[in-house]
Amino acid sequence: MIGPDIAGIAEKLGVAADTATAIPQLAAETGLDVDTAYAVQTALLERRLDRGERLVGLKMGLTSKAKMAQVGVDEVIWGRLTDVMRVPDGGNVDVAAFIHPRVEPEVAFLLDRLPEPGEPVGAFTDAVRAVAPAIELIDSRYANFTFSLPDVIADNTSAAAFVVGPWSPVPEGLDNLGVLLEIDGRVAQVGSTAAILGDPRRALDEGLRLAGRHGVRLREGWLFLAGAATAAVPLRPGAHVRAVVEKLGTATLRASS
Ligand code: OOG
Ligand code: MG
Repeated sequence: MIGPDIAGIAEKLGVAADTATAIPQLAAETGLDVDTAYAVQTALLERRLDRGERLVGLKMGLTSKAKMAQVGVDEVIWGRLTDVMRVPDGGNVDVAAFIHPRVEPEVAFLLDRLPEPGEPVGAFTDAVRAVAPAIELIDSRYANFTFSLPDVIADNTSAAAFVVGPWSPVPEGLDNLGVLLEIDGRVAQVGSTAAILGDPRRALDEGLRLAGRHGVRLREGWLFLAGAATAAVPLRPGAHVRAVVEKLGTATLRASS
């Protein structure tokens, strides 16, 4: 049997992102499963690297119940972050560059020394140099922001842009910090870092395990987004977005109108 056309599917998803044009879901029709969907994601990454982008880290997705419920997929997933997706803290994005952008509050890790494949993570503070509040801008390339598990994996887990706030040393406890998402000074979502797999430190274990299954090793100096603590909120033109994480501070993003 001939398998799915990995390169052709990656090209469709890449063009959808480049032109901010939604496409129909394609996993069912093309027979993508989780493994072939990660192969599409890798081909999409290579398409970005071929045009000069740099891989700067990984992101986790669907590490909280709020997120799983919002999109109707209940498996933890991971995707790739490149330098071009990074927006400076306080910077602007043009909403017209996206299909139906949403923002969500995240916690970012700056990775330090990581275990060899198969070894336990050991002390979190050996593996993570610093932590920061972050905002992820997600933009599913599928119509109506609706997808199956292999669809969203193939689409690089809806990754589109991200902002990392100021770095702090890893605090004593990371497992129960209040999280707010504010839009134009109003609280849009409230949560806690406990929503991220019970403790966002677990997101790193999952990242190592799940990416390792596909032969991807996390690297010193990479960024790592642990996954949103709350549901995501549509990003409207002109909006001023703040993610506030207790003890860590604030990351800010503006949407130009
Ligand atoms: C999938 C990506 C999920 C998160 O933080 O949970 C994600 C999506 O919701 O479109 O980035
Ligand atoms: Mg996210």
